[in-house]
Amino acid sequence: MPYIGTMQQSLFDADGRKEALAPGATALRGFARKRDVALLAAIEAIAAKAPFRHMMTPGGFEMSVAMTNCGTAGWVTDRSGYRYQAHDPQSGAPWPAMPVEFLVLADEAATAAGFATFAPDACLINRYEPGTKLSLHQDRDEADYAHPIVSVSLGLPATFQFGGPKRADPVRKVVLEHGDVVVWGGPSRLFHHGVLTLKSGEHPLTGTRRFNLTLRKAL
Ligand code: MD3
Ligand code: FE
Repeated sequence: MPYIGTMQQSLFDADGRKEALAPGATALRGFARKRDVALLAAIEAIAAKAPFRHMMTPGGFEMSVAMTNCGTAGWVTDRSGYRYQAHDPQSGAPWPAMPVEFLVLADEAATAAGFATFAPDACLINRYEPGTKLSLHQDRDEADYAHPIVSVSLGLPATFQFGGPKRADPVRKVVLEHGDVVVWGGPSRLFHHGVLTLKSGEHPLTGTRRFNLTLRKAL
């Protein structure tokens, strides 16, 4: 483990891969790495049925991050607002089923972070290309904030920023790399967060892209 000072040392577990980011927020560094190829293949299969698209915000701006979903419910935005819905608005078909490897990973990660069994019913899949970003926001469209959100980063690294419950709260930055999983629950569940503009780069498995899965219990 690199030297990071005695104050921060206590925030890591013995193998140095479990990192407390905020109350209720735990980074599990490299947790998804051994499953990276299977996860990326699953994303490709989902995107073949429900292609990545740039959704419109209620304010009329096209999002730079391309998105799709799998599971019983998918997160969508258009001029009428943000919501979860059972069907892909582009095809009218139900979202592709949640792959079993997503469910296993989500539950293992939630357990490793100290949460009870976690059974997500929605997975938003974000695709970042260099120059794209996700502005500071809260995830507030889910029915019950008692459930954590599990996020999985694949491909190019990104600088993630998170603040607090108020938009004006100071933000901290953390780099999320290929295979990193973060579990956001407890007080951090409603923290503001976003992703800074992706820098160009080349990843052996994803090329010029970053993917992020956010596994949620939406309904
Ligand atoms: C903190 N995605 O899809 S994942 C999102 O990297 C989203 O694509 C980012 O924010 C991404 O809504 C960040 C990390 C994350 C996800 C959900 C959270 C952080 C969170 C919910 C509450 C607090
Ligand atoms: Fe979010």
